[in-house]
Amino acid sequence: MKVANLLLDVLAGAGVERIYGVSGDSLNGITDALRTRKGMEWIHVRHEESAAFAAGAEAHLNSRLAVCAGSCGPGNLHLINGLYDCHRSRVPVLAIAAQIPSSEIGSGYFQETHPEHLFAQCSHYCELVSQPEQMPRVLEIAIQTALSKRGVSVVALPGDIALREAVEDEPRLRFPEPRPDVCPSSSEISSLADVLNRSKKVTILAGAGCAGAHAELIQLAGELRAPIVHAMRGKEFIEYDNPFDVGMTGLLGFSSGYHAMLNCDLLLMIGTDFPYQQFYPKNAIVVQIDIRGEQLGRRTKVDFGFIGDTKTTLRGLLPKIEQNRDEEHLKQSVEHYRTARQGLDELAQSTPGSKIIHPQYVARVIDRLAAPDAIFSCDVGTPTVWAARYLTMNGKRRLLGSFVHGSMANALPQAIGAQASHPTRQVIAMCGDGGFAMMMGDVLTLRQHNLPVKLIVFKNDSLAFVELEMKAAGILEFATDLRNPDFAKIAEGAGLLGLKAESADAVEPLIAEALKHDGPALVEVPVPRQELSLPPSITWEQAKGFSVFMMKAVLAGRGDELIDLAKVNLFR
Ligand SMILES: Cc1cc2nc3c(=O)[nH]c(=O)nc-3n(C[C@H](O)[C@H](O)[C@H](O)COP(=O)(O)OP(=O)(O)OC[C@H]3O[C@@H](n4cnc5c(N)ncnc54)[C@H](O)[C@@H]3O)c2cc1C
Ligand SMILES: Cc1ncc(C[n+]2csc(CCOP(=O)(O)OP(=O)(O)O)c2C)c(N)n1
Ligand SMILES: [Mg+2]
Repeated sequence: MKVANLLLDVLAGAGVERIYGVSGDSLNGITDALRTRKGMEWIHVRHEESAAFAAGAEAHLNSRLAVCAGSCGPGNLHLINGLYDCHRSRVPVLAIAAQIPSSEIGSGYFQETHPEHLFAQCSHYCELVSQPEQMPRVLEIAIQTALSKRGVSVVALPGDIALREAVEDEPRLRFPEPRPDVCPSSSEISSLADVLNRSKKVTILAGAGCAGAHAELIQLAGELRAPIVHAMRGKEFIEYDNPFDVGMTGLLGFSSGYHAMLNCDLLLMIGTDFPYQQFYPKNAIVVQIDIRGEQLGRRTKVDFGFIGDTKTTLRGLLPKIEQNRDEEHLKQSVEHYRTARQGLDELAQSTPGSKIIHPQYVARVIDRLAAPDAIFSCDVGTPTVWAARYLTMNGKRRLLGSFVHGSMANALPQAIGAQASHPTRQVIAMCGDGGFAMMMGDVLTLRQHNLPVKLIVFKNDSLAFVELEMKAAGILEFATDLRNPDFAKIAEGAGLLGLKAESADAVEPLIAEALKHDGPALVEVPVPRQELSLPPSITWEQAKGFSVFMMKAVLAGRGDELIDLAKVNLFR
């Protein structure tokens, strides 16, 4: 048995069913071993960055190890941005970084790089296998580390070592899914209950660490009469069937989420790493529960911090919680949410016969027509705003994004990973025109592997999110223009169904047609460039920024653009 075969045996033992990558000489041992193997597929993407994003999407959806691979030097270097995303999103991904022939390392050989250094910052574990005796142990440590610390592990493997005879002949570990119950001690639970029972105006800020604890979270909010604000990565786990939901906070959030956080006496953070300090209350008591001790106090001052898994901790806590009889804070927050939601819903309406297609309307149509268990991905840029505000989660639907690393062009490659690992689910990518074009080559992967992904391209001919940031900072937008191609025709040329909505009335039938189509499809939707997604609270700096922008725009003789801005946002 060769080292490459042993490597695949170990991966199979860890439940791996596919490897995303681009082949190359140094990977020949592995791809050749895969060629004849049953039960494991090679997903041939067109850029290794897509391979890493795709593996990250699979790992996020399944909470299991996913694998990507790149050939030596440039091949695996292309993985790096996607791996950063996986690592920062804490999803278990193994990257196989093929290396130049072992005898050449250190000579400045063709394509030589040092993956152990390159990937050190975006992995928990990153080691070179320099002799067959290290296998399978190094690979197993890598997998175990990715699973238990959650994040990326990298194994650098020279092509010649992969082709050598293995010394061991079978895997040593079985990799059961780690499911420890992590709970604060009973005295800590008692003091947590005491501090919560003493407060009458509690707001919960809940995040992705609440996955799998929906019932406990809702019960706790009911007892505490506490509105629940969610952070973006918690949306898919928290928003649905939730009478205490008051929306998201942050620049893309709802005013109700923002105010519920600011108006409380006690903020209870559960499983969240919501990063923006300025949105935390200044005077409230802050209590934080997180499975990772190092997360406590990272974003705001914390008065009481507890290390524990959400479900286990809340189960221990609930019997000690007394029913809060004071409803006022909850009632106000929920009412505020209702009006904020109504305001956002009004923005998502379209006038029959209108030439202007509002992106909010497009998002709403996607939401309405998508399957009850659809998997969505959204590009960084304004598609993240529309996804956050207009996609309805229900406990079965899933939402992927590059929420922590914030990389553009994530939606298409994440959709590839979602569809490859979930062939029977509907997968919809909400793409920016900038983001889509950035990784456009991988639209070819959809045909190559018959992945029926549906792409909706929000074509605003600009890097609109950056323009918004420039306006808020009081500078004139520059370097944000996009001279776009005909995306629908490009899609057709690549073997997809390519559609283009020319008016608001065409949006719904075309999206419906794409969703029904038995294969990959792209719908290009022209949307206005200046569609502001105003923050829930505009700070003085930002307000000043906007007016400075207007002054500069007038001085620069760009009044036409200001009128445009008004037309789109004020007089609709
Ligand atoms: C363009 C753009 C704009 C954005 N704007 C916003 C915005 O306005 N508002 C917003 O909310 N986000 C926004 N985001 C996303 C933001 O950057 C963060 O990624 C997000 O807020 C983090 O969500 P989270 O706290 O749910 O998840 P994470 O950052 O993943 O945090 C989860 C936490 O839960 C802990 N945890 C994991 N498992 C458990 C467990 N079992 N038990 C207990 N704890 C656990 C983890 O240790 C971690 O601390 C934006 C992103 C982009 C790209
Ligand atoms: C790889 C990368 N480059 C640049 C940025 C900075 N950036 C953030 S959003 C954005 C614009 C995205 O444009 P587009 O995909 O067209 O979406 P829009 O906001 O226009 O809807 C840019 C350039 C980034 N986040 N990632
Ligand atoms: Mg754009």
